[in-house]
Amino acid sequence: MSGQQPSAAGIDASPFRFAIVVSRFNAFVTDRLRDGAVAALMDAGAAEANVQVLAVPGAFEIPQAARAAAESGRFDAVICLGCLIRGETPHFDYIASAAAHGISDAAGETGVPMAFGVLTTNTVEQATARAGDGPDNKGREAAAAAIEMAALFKTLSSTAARPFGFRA
Ligand code: INI
Repeated sequence: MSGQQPSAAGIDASPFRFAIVVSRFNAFVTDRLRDGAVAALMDAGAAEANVQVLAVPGAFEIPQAARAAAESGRFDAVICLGCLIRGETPHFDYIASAAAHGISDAAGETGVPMAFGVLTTNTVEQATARAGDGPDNKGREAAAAAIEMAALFKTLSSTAARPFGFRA
């Protein structure tokens, strides 16, 4: 289709700078999400010096750190990684909602793309299944989304002076 963007698989990530905001809570999962994200960025050609990992205590803190990273002007996209495993209390729902809305709001208000790689699962098994080696790792998927969005925003900024018409 004319004008369609290439998928993240074909995009060179070398021009872009990425922040990875990752929570330490459930680190046995989030460490693997972080590793998947870093691997995806490296596979796409990102320079190690252009990838900064920022650790936060839990998923609740992700939006504030992601917003600060975006506002620093130092990143083309922010990759948000965390893991919530449903327990017996409503805590899970409050934190999951705060993280999702907070990240979404921060992306919209800063104009810096943010990828959502925060797992919300019922069990430990479901969480580890989404953080394994290989293409189903949700950190890897979030990094691919961030690359694609960084490239899209670069295209938009370079065509911003031409509001009318279609471009390939
Ligand atoms: N943080 C998580 O990232 N995952 C969880 O499953 C979780 N649970 O279950 O409580 C969690 N809580 C901590 C929270 O994100 C904050 O760090 C804490 O409330 C301090 O603000």
